[in-house]
Amino acid sequence: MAANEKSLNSRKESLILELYKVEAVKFGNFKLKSGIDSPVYFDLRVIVSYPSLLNEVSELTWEVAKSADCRFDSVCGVPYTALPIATCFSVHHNVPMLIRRKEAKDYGTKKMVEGHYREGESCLIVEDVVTSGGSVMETVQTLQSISVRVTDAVVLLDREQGGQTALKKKGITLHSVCTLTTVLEVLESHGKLDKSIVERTRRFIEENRFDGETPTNGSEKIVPDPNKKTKFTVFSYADKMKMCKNAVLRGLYEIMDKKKSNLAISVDLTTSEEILKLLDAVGPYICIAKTHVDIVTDFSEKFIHSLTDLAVKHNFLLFEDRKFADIGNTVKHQYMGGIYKISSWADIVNCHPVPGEGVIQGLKEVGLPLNRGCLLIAEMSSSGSLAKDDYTKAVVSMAERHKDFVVGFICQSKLISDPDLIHMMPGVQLNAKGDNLGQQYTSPEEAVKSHGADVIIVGRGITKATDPVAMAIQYQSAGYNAYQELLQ
Ligand code: 5BU
Repeated sequence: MAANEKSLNSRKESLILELYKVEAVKFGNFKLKSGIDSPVYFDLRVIVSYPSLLNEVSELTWEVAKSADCRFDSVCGVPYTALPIATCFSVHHNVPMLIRRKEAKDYGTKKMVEGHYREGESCLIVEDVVTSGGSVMETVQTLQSISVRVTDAVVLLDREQGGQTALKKKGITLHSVCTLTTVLEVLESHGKLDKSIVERTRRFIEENRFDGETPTNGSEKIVPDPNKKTKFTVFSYADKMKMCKNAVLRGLYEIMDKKKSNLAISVDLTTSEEILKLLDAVGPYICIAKTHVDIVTDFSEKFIHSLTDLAVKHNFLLFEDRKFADIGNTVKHQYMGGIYKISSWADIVNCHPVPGEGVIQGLKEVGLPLNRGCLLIAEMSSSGSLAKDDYTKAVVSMAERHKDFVVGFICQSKLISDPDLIHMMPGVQLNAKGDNLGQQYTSPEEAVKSHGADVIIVGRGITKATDPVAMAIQYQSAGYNAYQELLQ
């Protein structure tokens, strides 16, 4: 081992012991943001209280970036914990810094990056701890949106839960000062941890990898295994919100997390008054109101104003279940024009991809500038549906090619593990197996746990109930609890 490598290793060792001493690394039982129970917790925020420790963290991190030969014009810390580390880089090594704002809601309308930059310059991302790579990716995307290039990120600690692989797939090389395994080795060899904690933590790393969410084969079909709770990795809505790039989906996950609801009501009533009255009553319990505006007998602009007011009042999205299915040019007009002017109010629409990609392209021309999203109908709940097998596979590939506008699927099974493609499932009811026109029902619990639904779509189960509000609450908790159980 070369002398400078030896001294680097002994500096890392001292740093780990110091971090343990100031409780920036703790062992026990911790609930992570994702809802996962972790035996280890890192809180690097405390290092600002120990200037020499902060300095050593930043110097070691800087040296790792330099020895990996990273080339960059500026540095940017992932807010907030890594900001002081990036500041030390900047001040001590005379490299300009950029600051990424965190106010996601102002995205696109307000400045997201502070500091002077040139288009095409390259920036090194600095982070304290990487788990899934989601936070690093958020900062990367913000920088990319202003034409700043990012190829490398440097982190103090890699929790080895798949972040490095996930970032690699997005073209970002992650360099780390140390891994969770190194932390365990150092603390164990200094008698700070007993064997059982070390073993438990090692098992935790193995069992909680995030790689499943970003498979190497982008169109991999992940089939639920009825003997296991699930075969696909499940993330909390808050984590999905951080991981996904699409603004419509981010907004939806935020609502789902805040309202503890994965319930979309299909409000298939035929008069404005009935629809508005029901939505005002069930609004607090839903994340989406799905409409069929062409069945409303007294449709008017006033109805749409009231509908959008309710969506704001109760914080839910509007999904017009229009099922566009024509050539691009026709669907474009159907989407923006006619009586309904769907694109002016519906956050989400859907289409049958049967005509080919033109249908998506046509809708996208209208919807993308308005920040709308579209779901592809990959499978249907009705008996004898032709949307299956190779057709469904082709729909998944189409979705992957249009992720700027396509936000997921209407489907009956988990089709792909990708935070940017949501799965919404109609044909959900608690008390019936089907209707006499081919509809087939699954329970909310089964929909979520066995069919991989992120959102359950319930129509008559609520609209025809004697007490629709009580029923909405029941569906909300059945769907939400099923999802929470998957997280455990
Ligand atoms: P229900 O009352 O829960 O059966 O209503 C289901 C709603 O979902 C209804 O508006 C249908 O048009 C819609 N739907 C569906 O049931 N199955 C599908 O595969 C698709 C849409 Br796509």
